[in-house]
Amino acid sequence: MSEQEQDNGRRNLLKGGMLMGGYAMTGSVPFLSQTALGQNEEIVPFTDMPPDFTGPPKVGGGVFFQNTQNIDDFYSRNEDQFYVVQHYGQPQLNADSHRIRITGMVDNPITLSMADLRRYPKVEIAAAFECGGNNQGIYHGLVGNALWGGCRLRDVLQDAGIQAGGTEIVFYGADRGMETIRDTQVEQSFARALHFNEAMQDDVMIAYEMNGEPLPLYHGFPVRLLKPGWYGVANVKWLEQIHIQDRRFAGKYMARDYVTLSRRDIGGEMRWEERLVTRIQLKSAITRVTRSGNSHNIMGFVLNDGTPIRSVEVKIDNGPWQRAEILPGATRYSWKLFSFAWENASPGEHEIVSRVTDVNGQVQARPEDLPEKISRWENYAQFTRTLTIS
Ligand SMILES: Nc1nc2c(c(=O)[nH]1)N[C@H]1C(S)=C(S)[C@@H](COP(=O)(O)O)O[C@H]1N2
Ligand SMILES: [Mo]
Repeated sequence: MSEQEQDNGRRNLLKGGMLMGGYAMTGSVPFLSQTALGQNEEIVPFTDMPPDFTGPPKVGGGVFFQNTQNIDDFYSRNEDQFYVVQHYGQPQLNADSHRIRITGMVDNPITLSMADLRRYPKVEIAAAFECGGNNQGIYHGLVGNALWGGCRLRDVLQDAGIQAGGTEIVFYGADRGMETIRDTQVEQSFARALHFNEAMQDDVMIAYEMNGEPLPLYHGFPVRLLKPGWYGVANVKWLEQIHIQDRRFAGKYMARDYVTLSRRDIGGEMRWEERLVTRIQLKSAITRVTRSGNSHNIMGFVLNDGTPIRSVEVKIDNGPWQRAEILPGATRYSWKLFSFAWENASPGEHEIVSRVTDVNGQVQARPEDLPEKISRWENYAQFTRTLTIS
């Protein structure tokens, strides 16, 4: 844990949010006066975005991204902030009759009702994630940070008793659609898999609450998987079956879509490689600049796979990298909101960019440092914004 994170943890304790090993044990939401717009504080628009840019509203069945300029709290509100993506519509399930079946290589195939899930020790964890396709052109809006409540996947799998050789844990959602595979139309469920070792981590959750409320329909009611630190695609919504098998699972959203195609050095050989979208790459993005009188402030967020963060820095034009402040509330898998007081901003056009460094010394890559990439997944190189100070 970095000093900054320890600091944030301590401050969180003082605010009454008791944190144990990264788990927030209460539903208290830290109030962030730094994020809500103050009186007389106004947003300075980015000149690299259309001036009237807004996303569609959060409606049933649709894709929704938030305008990250309007982040005003540490947790993204369920109603109008946390993004929504799905590929086969939003099935409306009945919580009373819904069951999760655990099948395959287990000693005790079990069927769990929502009441059964609630009998397991409850855990809460703050976790942010973004869609693998999130990008600068939509204000990085396919993102959200929430406090998730549910039980540990591991507790459930232990009761089912995974048999020797059961290495692949496949998660099926209740949503289905037709796919053409090799000229044949077949029905598919949305599904993703985790390797046994990834599934048994302490922080993997079967989540039935989001920000203290029952999981909303759009986010997988009544229950979804949550694999903290991974891109959104791993978090199977409307979860209805967990199947344990001894072969790799290669469904569409595992192995065909959400696959990053890039040209990289594979042990000294340059190869075009296809790689699954899994852990969130180290990323920071500036989301807004505000002005209040003559002072300016830059805000943004950091996402990664849970590796502690050492610093976030901001660079204005050709100036030096300057350290930004990570706002309170940050936990291992939450997003880290940052703020930077831009002193003496001079009138005219400016270019601003942020970069994050983790405790291992990994620095967010510059665009020119990243391998050549063709697919649209995983956008995490340093992002530059332009604006005009009047
Ligand atoms: N059952 C199901 N789960 C799913 C999906 C889906 O289409 N069906 N989409 C995935 C993708 S690609 C993303 S980015 C996240 C989005 O989660 P959210 O809508 O709660 O933000 O859900 C994931 N889980
Ligand atoms: Mo996604």
